[in-house]
Amino acid sequence: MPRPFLYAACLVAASLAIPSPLRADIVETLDDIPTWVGSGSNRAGFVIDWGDGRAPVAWGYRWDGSSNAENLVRAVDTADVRLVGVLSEFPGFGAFVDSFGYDRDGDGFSTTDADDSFGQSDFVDFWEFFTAPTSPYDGSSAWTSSDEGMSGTMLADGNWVGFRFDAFFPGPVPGPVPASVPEPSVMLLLGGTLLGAGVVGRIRRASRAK
Ligand SMILES: [Ca+2]
Repeated sequence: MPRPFLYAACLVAASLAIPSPLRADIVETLDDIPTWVGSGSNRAGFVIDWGDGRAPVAWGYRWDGSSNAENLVRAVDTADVRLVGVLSEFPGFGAFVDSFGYDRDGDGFSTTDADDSFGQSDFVDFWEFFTAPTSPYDGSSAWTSSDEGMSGTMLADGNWVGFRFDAFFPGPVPGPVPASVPEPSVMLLLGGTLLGAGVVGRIRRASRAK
């Protein structure tokens, strides 16, 4: 191969080998989740989307034997000091979410800290519960609004569960999640969760087409 063509071929090969920075920054599978709670051979993904224009947050949950989504939520809430969940029991239904707060700036959670996220169920806004049999972020399944509630949702290996805070039912599904602490550019990109999902989908299809 003539040297200029060889050089061009090497450049193309190198550019294909470099993973897209955006793709690497977005959680697509359980393996992309940085924060894990519990132990065991089964794994589930958990996403909370406050619907406040800030990036949703994901956790992984491990267990053995049988477990349900309420156990997952309580385990993550107990293990991660940044997450402050308040759950109530509704007779005949089980646990539901009064509020989720999240300390985004590392100085402790407060409902009056403008840097933190907080959603309190009331007569207008509420926490809608979603489930997915496999990752809703890798094209293999999709979020479905659940009638069961978290106490009645038994977990199977590979399941995902999520909450999204807003005033609509059925409302928007939990949006895409940064795989690590979000950089400002990622936060900007995720400003609209639907826009973010579209971008991720297009990039994934483009990358698979290669
Ligand atoms: Ca804070």
